[in-house]
Formats: sequence, C-alpha cells, structure tokens
Amino acid sequence: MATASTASPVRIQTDLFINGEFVKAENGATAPTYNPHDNSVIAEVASASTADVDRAVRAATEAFPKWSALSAADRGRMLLKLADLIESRAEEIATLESLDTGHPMRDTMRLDVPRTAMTFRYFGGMADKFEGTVIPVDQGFLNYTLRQPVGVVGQIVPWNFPLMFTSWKMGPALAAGNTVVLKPAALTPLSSLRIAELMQEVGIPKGVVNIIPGAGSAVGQHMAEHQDIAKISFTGSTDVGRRIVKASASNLKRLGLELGGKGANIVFADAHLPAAVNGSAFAIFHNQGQACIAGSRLILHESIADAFLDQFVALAKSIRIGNPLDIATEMGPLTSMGHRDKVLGYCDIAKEQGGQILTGGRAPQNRPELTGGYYVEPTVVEAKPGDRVSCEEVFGPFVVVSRFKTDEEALQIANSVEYGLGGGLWTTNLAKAHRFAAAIRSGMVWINCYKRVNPASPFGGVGSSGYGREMGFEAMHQYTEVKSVWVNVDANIPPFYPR
Ligand code: TAP
Repeated sequence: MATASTASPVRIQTDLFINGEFVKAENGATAPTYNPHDNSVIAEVASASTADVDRAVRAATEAFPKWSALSAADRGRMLLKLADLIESRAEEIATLESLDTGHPMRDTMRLDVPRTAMTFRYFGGMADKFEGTVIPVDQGFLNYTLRQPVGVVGQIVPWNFPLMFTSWKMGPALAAGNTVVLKPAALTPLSSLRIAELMQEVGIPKGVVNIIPGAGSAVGQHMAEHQDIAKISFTGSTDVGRRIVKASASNLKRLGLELGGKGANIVFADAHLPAAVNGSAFAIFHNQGQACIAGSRLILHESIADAFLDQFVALAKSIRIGNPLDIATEMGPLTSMGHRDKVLGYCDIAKEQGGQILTGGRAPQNRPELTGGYYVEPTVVEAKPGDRVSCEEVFGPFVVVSRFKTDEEALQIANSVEYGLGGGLWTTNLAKAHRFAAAIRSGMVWINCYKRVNPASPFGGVGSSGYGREMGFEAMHQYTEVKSVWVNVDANIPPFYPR
C-alpha cells in the first residue's frame, strides 16, 4: 500500500487480488505506474506471472459452484451495494483514476465514476430479472430454456477507461453467476485494484473476483490460452484481438472482442452548426481522443465545411490543457509517453502525405509546467480519405477532416475503413438521418449527438472492431450459455419399433 502526494488523499493498493486476499506476485516482481502529468512514479505495483494466473484461475474455479448457485437476487444485492459504495467514495476514486490515466478530474467526477456506479447498479438490478423462455413446440411437450453462467471468465482491460471498463466487464459477468479473473493494463492498474477492495467491503466471497495486473504478452496471453477459462472478454487493439482468437482455439473459448475504431462523424449541409461543432469536439477531444468510439474522422459537406472549421478550430484552440487534478482542466495528458510519441508520429505522417495541420500537432507551447508530461494539443488535420491518418486508428486528440459533395460520397467515405464501431451524423432531415443510421457499417450510430453510452444499450462493433456486445441484455446473453430443456408433460409417444 502506498500513498500519493496529491491534494485529495487516495488509497493506492499495489498487490494482486487473488482468492479474497491482496498478495505479492509469486516471483516478487513489480512494475511502476506513472503519473502522465509529470512522468513521476506513483507506485510500484505487483506484476503477475503465469503462475499467478494459474493461482487466480484455481481460486475462481473453486468459487464458481457456490457463486453460481447463490440466488440471483443475492448476487444482485452485492452489486447494488458496490454501486452505492463507489458513489460514496466518488471523489477519492475519481482522483485515483485521474492520477493514473490523465483523465481530467471534471470528467472522472462527472462521467467515469457515476457511469461505473450506474453500470454495477444496472447489472445488480438485472441479476434477478434475466429470464429464460418457454418455446411453443409439439403438443404434450414443454420446452424451456435456462441461461447458465459460462464458468470462469477472463477479462482483459485496456488503459484508456480502466475504471469504467472494470464495471462493464464485471457487472454482467458477476450478475449472471460467473467468476472472474481480470487483468488491467499494466499502465493503469490502480482503479481496478481499488474496486477489488470495495468488493471485499460489500462481501463478495473470496475467489469470485481476482485481479492480476501484469504484462499482456505473458499474463494476457496465458489467460487466452488457459484450459480452465471458458470465455475471454477483451478490449484493446485489433492486433492483440487477433492473437487472442488464435490462442483461444485450444479449448474453443467464447470470445467477446471490443477492438479499435475510426469513427465517421458526418456533418450535412442542413445540420444545426453550433450543436454539431460542440458535439464533434466532445466526440474527439474527450479523454484526449483515447476512445475506441472517438469521432476521429470529420466528414463535412463542402457547403458548410469552411464555416464549420472556423468555429471548430477556434473551439479546439480554446480547450484548457493542464494538470488533470485541477478541476478547471478540460484536457489532460495522454496516458503514456510511448503513446504520446505515437500520436505525434501521426502528425509527421499526415504532413508527409500532403495533409494540412489546421491546429495542434505538437506539445503545448510556452507551458513549462507541462513539459514533463505526455501532453499533445488538440489537433485538426485536413487529409485525403485514403491517407494513412484517414484509415489508421491514431487514438489521440487528432481528428482528420475530409469534404463531400453528395450523400453517396459521404457514405462511401464513412464505410471506407476496416473498422466499424461507432459513427455519428448531424442533420435536421429525419429521413436522411435514419437512412444513414441503417447504411453506416458500424455497431453504434449517434444522430445529432455523439458517444452516448448507457449500461442498458448494447456496445460493440463489426469488421476489424471485433464482435460480441457489452452492456444491456446482450451482455447477459454473452455471459451465459442457453440450455434447452424438453419435458414430456402429456405426450403420447408412439413406439419407435412398433411390435
Ligand atoms: P493492447 O496492446 O491491445 O492492450 C490492451 C490490453 O491487452 C492490455 O491489458 C494489454 O496488456 C493486453 N495484452 C497485450 N498483449 C496481449 C496478449 N498477447 N494477449 C492478451 N492480452 C494482451 O493495446 P495498447 O498497446 O494498450 O494500445 C495500442 C493501440 O490499441 C492503441 O493505440 C489503440 O489504437 C488501441 N486501443 C484500443 C482500445 C479500445 S477501447 N478499443 C483500448 C486501448 C488501445 P498490457 O498493456 O498490460 O501489457
């Protein structure tokens, strides 16, 4: 356990959570987690090895029979208590998340923490309302379905929304009666370990949840290969998603893959411009653009493009960049130095391919207090649809602009990338809005808004953005197996071999 030198005191748990206890890694290894604001070490966190994965899977396997046999209402009650506890510690948890990830406090307070509590509450409430079905079959037979938990679930979480994703993954898995081994990203392990402490407080039995920070290439890979893990739910890059598909083959694991994105955000000529400008800025600059659903491709009708860009670039320039722990800060640093360098590298790639940087493309200027951190200015680039920056996921405060003349051209640009996660459109024409919502190749579409999420609404993508859905009833389906049960109630079955 360590303490941080911040204005708001936070609890920092640094051990692995296995079988209801906080323990060191079996080989004693640790890894530092850094403050993205100034590159200082926040804490040394235990770093799991494959032996720790095996320990965690054993604990989850032993806990499964009791947890899955508990009444759904009892499982739900613990998740509801957890939601209340998270809310009661909102400021402390928000501070911890901001410290570890670089999200501004105003967002972790306003979005990440409330949404985390909301998600645990939604699935806590769902636990005893999730039903099987009765199916009309042949006369005299009753056929019904049971939804049964899949078993031990492995969950692999990325660094961009570690707190929220912990609830998205654990909420439905636990409500449905599964036990969990969760690996947070090595870059941002702190908030999920804090949630483990709160889970202890609300009485979630030992072994039901195990949290093991460690390197993805060893720990994540071993989880994906593990014979006793029945399902992997993964959020992260498309490359690692492909590796997980291969590794999962040996025991034919179920998979849920929430991978990269390159969200199309189309602004039509008849859009309400101030709303579109504001919404499009949130779509890309919230969390420094480190979101798989970010609206990272602005596709503008040529008649309004100049007027839109005048306002949009002015808004981008006005965003207050600074220490995430300062409540006035609107945009913090990127989460790691390596990622900051990757994003700045894309600014060079844009220029090499003839792209024009309209604003940003560099670290904040004349801000000596930010030079130690991983900061990048909000960046707007005009480029051709086929350029690398128009096709590859940059995952930063970096939006690429293109212009269109006709609806057909807008749709062709929107659907021209390998990804298909989220997309948005801005128009006052209802018919056009619904036509495009159906035609855009993606798992989610927002009309006259962007990046709305809710625990009741399915979340996931198509194409290189992966498959499976988180949230809502869809998530409960994906954390359960359906079993069909046949009963002869009153059927007269004629003899198969009449004598
Ligand atoms: P990934 O490498 O995909 O990391 C995501 C998670 O997978 C982390 O917990 C990581 O562990 C783990 N992991 C790494 N190798 C693994 C393996 N062989 N088997 C199982 N798990 C493994 O993403 P990243 O390096 O953090 O970011 C790279 C790019 O991915 C970003 O630039 C962005 O384009 C994309 N990305 C997308 C998302 C979303 S929300 N779709 C989120 C993050 C990143 P460690 O990191 O702890 O080693």
